[in-house]
Amino acid sequence: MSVEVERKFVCDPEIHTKLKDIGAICIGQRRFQDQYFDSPDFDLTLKDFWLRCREGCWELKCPVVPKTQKHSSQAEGLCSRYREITTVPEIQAEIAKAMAGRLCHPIGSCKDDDGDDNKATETSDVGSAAVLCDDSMADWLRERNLTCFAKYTTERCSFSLAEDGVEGVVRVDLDQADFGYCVGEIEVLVADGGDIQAAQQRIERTADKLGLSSGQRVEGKMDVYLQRNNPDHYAKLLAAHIL
Ligand code: V4E
Repeated sequence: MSVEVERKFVCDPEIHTKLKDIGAICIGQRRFQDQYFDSPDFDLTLKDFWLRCREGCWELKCPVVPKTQKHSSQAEGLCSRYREITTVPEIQAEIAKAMAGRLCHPIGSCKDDDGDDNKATETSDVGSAAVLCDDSMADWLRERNLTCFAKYTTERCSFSLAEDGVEGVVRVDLDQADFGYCVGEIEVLVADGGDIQAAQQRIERTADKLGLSSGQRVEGKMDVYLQRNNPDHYAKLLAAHIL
């Protein structure tokens, strides 16, 4: 398991030149579709858990520290840190823990511990779980009332940067989502037990080299997707200080 430390930034038209100037190497371009899953009451995302299927591969991002914890610097506040889980049994175990106490039924109603029924949201095109998953995962999702709440495709251009002479320590991705939003991210992967603060410093140094301002938090693809497609879900995540 690894921790992904990343900072998003606004892409300006000069970004390719700037990346070249600081020695970044283009390592490829790819296009992928993501489907994100949650319960009708947003049990996962309101805990900052992000379950997705990217081109058939499952991934769960879990918070490393609660959102309420204070950051020691402004630059640190701009970096997000998530544990990445990529094996299905581990994902299922982590979600079972996160949803403990929720008794979900596949028939469309989801009961609280106190037995109150909560109406499931209507399933639409995004509501289908079966498109990218194998049957056993589709059954597992259905049993927990987890449906797809966001589906979008990203065209990604990736760059690698050397730090202290070691290539590939820092990665920069330039993403263009199919709903018309572009965002960049500087990313460092930290192995289990590794130094997260050092990763944040590497990201800060890269941001400085690219001349990025250390101002406001930049919206990710999910922020913009939900604002446009599911404002109710977005408002709940904002109110809970998840986004
Ligand atoms: C963690 C999270 C989400 C899941 C994926 O987010 P992101 O890293 O933005 O997507 P992407 O496509 O770049 O994935 P990658 O290829 O890097 O794995 S969606 C919303 N969040 C929460 C979140 C947050 N609170 N703050 C920031 C800056 N980012 C994400």
